[in-house]
Amino acid sequence: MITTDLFSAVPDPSRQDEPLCDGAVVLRGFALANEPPLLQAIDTIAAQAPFRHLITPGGFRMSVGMTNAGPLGWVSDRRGYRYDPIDPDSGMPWPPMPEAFLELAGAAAARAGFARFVPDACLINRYAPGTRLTLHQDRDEHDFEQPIVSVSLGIPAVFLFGGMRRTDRPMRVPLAHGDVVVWGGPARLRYHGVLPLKPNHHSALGECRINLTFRRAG
Ligand code: MD6
Ligand code: FE
Repeated sequence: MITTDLFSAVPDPSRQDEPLCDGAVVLRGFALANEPPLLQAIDTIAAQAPFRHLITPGGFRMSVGMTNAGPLGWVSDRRGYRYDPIDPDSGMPWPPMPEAFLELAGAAAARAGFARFVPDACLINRYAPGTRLTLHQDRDEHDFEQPIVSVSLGIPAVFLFGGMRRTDRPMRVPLAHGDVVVWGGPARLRYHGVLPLKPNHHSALGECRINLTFRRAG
């Protein structure tokens, strides 16, 4: 007898995975099965380590609000970008990485072909309408053999997925609530960003988009 369990976290083999290039894939709706624990965990983290607008090394205030969970957190200030075990605002360690985060990141990476991914950093980005993220590379981590897992929640965004040079014309990839992008191997150092968010409303998150990026930083 064949039964279907709509609430099972086991990936559906018929699901639509969209390769972007060698090493990068969009897993549509992959995070939906774990939505309540994910949203609950984000609230808990933000209560301990509130979203803040970091200052770039060049002195600009980032429009994306950021916080972190896990042993290492990504921070930026006048001295540069780095991973730090301490939240500079509180002087305390970042909130622990929730079990639901570890499970989601490991399962998404495995589905994309990266076995045994155990992130030690989760950067949480919060976007209001109008907020954007300019093209950049993720290169503050030690081991570029490790992939990145990126989870989109809340209102939709257009992800810019470029090449190995900043001037390579990027693809435009629409991302919706629950979509997961996994990124590694030959794609690990591609330029990417997020277009300015259009005003919109999401039933669970209101007028905002939240992105979780999982890395093995240390
Ligand atoms: C975002 N994401 O989607 C920003 N970086 O809000 C990133 O900067 C990112 O999605 C590396 C890999 C995947 C990403
Ligand atoms: Fe990035």
